[in-house]
Amino acid sequence: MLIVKILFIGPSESGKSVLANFLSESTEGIGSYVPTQGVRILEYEKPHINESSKGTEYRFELWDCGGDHKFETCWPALMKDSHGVIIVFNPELPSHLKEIEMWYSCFVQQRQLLDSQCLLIAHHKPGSGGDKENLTLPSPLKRLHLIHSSLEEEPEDVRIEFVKYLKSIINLVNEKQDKEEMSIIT
Ligand SMILES: Nc1nc2c(ncn2[C@@H]2O[C@H](COP(=O)(O)OP(=O)(O)OP(=O)(O)O)[C@@H](O)[C@H]2O)c(=O)[nH]1
Ligand SMILES: [Mg+2]
Repeated sequence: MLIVKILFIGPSESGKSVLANFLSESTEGIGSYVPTQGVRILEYEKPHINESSKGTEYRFELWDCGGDHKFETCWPALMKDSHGVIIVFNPELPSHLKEIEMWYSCFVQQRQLLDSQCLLIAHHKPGSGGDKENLTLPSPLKRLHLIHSSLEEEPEDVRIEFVKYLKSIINLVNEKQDKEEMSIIT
């Protein structure tokens, strides 16, 4: 059994907990805003992506992290052994565009994760304009895979993209395992 650890990070109130609940099929509905204190760990089980050709079983943990900077002292513990990082932000807020650069730098670049291990989610809250075309990302983030989520309008789109992302993470994990095995026998 291999535990795949995926972090949900990004500015406060961007919708990380709402998205993590939705994607893990938690029964928790969307209520009034409750800031996440530190981290919440959600289990995610999907039989059809839980097995590799080698028969390895996977369990996913979605680490829904609090966006408040007062939790900065916890960040090293959160980052440890993470396989993937999902950065959630509100595309309507210019301050978020600035802030996600910092999250990317701390959690991806400085940890030397691959860009392919990172997914950017522009989370559109209901009632917002939701202009998907006019989003200009800071240049270090332009090479990341960006998806849009709007749970009220197209909830299945984000689910499909999320599963694709998890599959790509599993492929990376498998490749890494294969390389390690090869390096032992050669
Ligand atoms: N109706 C609706 N409300 C949303 C949606 N996404 C976010 N919200 C609202 O925005 C609030 C904040 O979202 P959270 O998911 O708690 O934000 P967060 O990123 O986890 O914030 P921190 O835990 O403080 O970092 C929610 O409590 C909802 O009221 C959405 O898709 N639909
Ligand atoms: Mg939260």
